[in-house]
Amino acid sequence: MLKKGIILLLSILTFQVKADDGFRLWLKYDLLKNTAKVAEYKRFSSFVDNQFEVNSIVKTAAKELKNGLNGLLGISVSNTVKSKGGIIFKKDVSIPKEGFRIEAKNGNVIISAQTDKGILYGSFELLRQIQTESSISTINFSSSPKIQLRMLNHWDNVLGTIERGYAGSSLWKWYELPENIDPRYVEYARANASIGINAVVLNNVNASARFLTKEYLAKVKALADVFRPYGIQVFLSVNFASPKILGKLKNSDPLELEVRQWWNEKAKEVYSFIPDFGGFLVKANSEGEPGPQEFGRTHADGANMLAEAVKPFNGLVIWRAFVYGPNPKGDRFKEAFNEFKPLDGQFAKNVIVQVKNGPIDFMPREPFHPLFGAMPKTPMAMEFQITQEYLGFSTNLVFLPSLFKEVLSSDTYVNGKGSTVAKVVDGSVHNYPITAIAGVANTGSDRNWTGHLMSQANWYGYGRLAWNHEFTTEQIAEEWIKMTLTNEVTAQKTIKNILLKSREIYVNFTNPLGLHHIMGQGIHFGMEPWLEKSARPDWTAIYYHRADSLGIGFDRTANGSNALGLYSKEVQNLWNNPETCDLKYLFWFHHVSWNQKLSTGKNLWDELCTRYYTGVTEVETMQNDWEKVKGSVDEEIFEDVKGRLAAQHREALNWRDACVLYFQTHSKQAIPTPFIKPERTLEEMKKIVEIYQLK
Ligand code: BDP
Repeated sequence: MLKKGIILLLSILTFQVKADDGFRLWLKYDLLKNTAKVAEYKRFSSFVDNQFEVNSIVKTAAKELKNGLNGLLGISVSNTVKSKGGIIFKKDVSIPKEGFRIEAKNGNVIISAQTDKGILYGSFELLRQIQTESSISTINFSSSPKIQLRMLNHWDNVLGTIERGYAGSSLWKWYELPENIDPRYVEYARANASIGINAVVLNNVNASARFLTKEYLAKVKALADVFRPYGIQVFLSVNFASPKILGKLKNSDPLELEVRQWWNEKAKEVYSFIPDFGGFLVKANSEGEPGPQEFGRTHADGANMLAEAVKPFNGLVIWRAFVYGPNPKGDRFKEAFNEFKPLDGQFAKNVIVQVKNGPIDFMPREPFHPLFGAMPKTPMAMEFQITQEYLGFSTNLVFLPSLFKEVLSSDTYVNGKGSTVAKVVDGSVHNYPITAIAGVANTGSDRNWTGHLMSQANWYGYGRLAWNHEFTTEQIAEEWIKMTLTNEVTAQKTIKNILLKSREIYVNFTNPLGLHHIMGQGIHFGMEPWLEKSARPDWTAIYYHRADSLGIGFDRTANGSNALGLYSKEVQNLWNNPETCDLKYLFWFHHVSWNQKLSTGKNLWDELCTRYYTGVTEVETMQNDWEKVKGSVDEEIFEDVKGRLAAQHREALNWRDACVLYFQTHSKQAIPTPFIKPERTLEEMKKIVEIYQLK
C-alpha cells in the first residue's frame, strides 16, 4: 500500500516537473544537464559584487542573476564577496548608454556599463550565454542597442479586450488597479527586460479618453512603478479629442489657446503621477479617429501642440503615419507618403513619426514603406506587428523575425547603396537625434502569454532585432529554441528548420507572388478574394488583386498609379520591369497576363497554382517534422503545437481551394498537373467564409 502510494506520489511529482505550460517563456532556468559546462560556470558564480551603484535597476540585475544561476547551476549564489570566482558590476563611461561589456578577467566575470540599464541587459546576456551553453571562461564582448526606444505597443482596451489580440484578454486588470498588483506584471517586465525592451505603450491606438483621467492615471502609475526597476518606461495612446471629451471644451483644435492650455495642464498632471513618463502615442485622422484635420490643421500642427505640452518633462510624441483617406480614385499605397512627406522639417524636435513596415497594412509580405528614407528631418520609427492579425492569429506557426529582417535589410538607396531601412530607423542614414522601433504586442492573459507557444519566438525575436538588427534569424531561432524548448541537438535543428521556413510557407498558401489584402473582411482571418463591396473600396479584395480576364496584379508603375515613383531610382529599377521584378513583389507592382512566362519557367497561372498547392504540402512537412521532436520537447507543448499545426493545415487547404477556384473564374485555365483539382466548389468555399463573418 505504502509502496503504491509512494509510486503514485512520485509519478505526480514527475508529471508536475515535466509538464510545461509555457508560462516561463525563455526564462526557464532549469538545471543544465551538461555537467562539464555546469562545472565551468560554477567557477564564476559564487557571488555578485556590485561595484556600480545601488539603485532599483541594478538590484534587479543582481536578483535576476542570482535567481537564474541558482536554477541553471543548482547552487546558491552568496553575498560574500571574494577576490575570485564571482560576477562583478562595474562602471565604465566609455560604453554607450544601455550597452555593456562582459569580460572574464582575473578569475571573475566583469559586467561593465555606463548606465544601470546596461548592467541589467548585461546580466540577462550573461544568463543567456549560460542558458545556451556558450563558453564563458574567456568571454569578452560588448554589445549596445542600435535603436534608443525599443517599444511594445499594446492595443489593449479599458474593458480588458485586446484589439487584434489572439492570446486571451488584456494583462492589465484596470478595475483592480491600482490597489491590486497582479504578480504577472513583474513576469511581463522580466521577459521584456531580458530582450532589451525599454518602453511600453499600455493602451490601444484607438484610444479611450478614459486613460487620461485622474482615476486611470493612478492605475497607470501603479504599472509604471512595477516596470521601472526593469528599465521600462510607460507611454499612453491618447485620444486627440480629449480636450472636448474630458475638458468639455468646445473643440480640440490644436491652434486654439484653451486647447493647448488643456494639454499643458494634462501633461503636468500625468508627470505628477509618473515623473519618468515616456510620452504620447497618437493615431489621428485615421479610420475614424479624431485629429487635427477636422479643424483644417495638419498632422504637424497636432503633433507639435502635444510636443509642447510634454517638452518641459522631456516627453516625446509618437505620431502614427497610418493614415489613408478614402480616395476612390487614388492608391492607398501612396496616401501616407503624400500626407507626410511635405511635412518633413515641420515637426517639433521631440516628435517621432511612427510608420508601419509596409504601405498597406501588416500583410504577410509587403515592400518597405516608401516613407523610410523620404523624411531626413523627421525621426521615423518602425512599427511592426507581432500579433498575427493578417498572419493566421494564434492558429498559424509563422516565425516573424524573417519578415522583420526582410524589411529591415531592404535598401532604400536614399544615400547610396547600403541605406537600408534598418539604418534609416537606427538614425545612421539621416543622423536622427531620437530613434525608435515599436512592435504591436502578441501578449495576453493566456497562460503561455501568446496563444501559440511558437509565437513566443516572435516576441523574443522582435526584442532581439530591436536591440541589434544585424542579428540573424538563424541565431535568434537557435537561442530561443535552446532556452525554451529543448537541449537536444537534433531536435533543435529540426525546430529551427521549421521556424525558418514557416513565414514563406504562410505566404505561399495565402498571398503568393505579391498578392495582398485578400483576407476575410474585418476579421482579417481566412480568405475572401472575391470581396467586391465594403464601406470603402480600399477595404475590398478586388481593389488589390485586380484580377480580370487578362491577368492579375496592381499596376503601380508609371502606367498605373505610379506608387513605384515614390521610391528612389535604384529601387524603381529593381521593381519596375515585370520581367525582372522579384516574384515576391510581382503583383504589388504589376498587372501580369495569365500566360506570361515567369523566371521559374512556368506561366503565371501555373506558378500561382503551384505556390498554393506547394504551400499546403509544406504545412504537411512542418507537421511531419514536428512529429520527429516528440519526446525531445515537453509533452504538453508538443501536443499543443501539433494540434495547432493540424488546424493550420485545415486553413491552408481552405486558402488553397478558395483562391485557386476563385482566380480560375478569371484565368479560365485548368488546374495544372500534377495538382488535383479541389474537391470542393467555389460556392462551398464561400460558405466557409460566410461562417467566419457571422456575428
Ligand atoms: C489595422 C487594424 C486595426 C488597427 C489599425 C491601426 O485592423 O484594428 O486599429 O490597423 O493600426 O490593421 O491603427
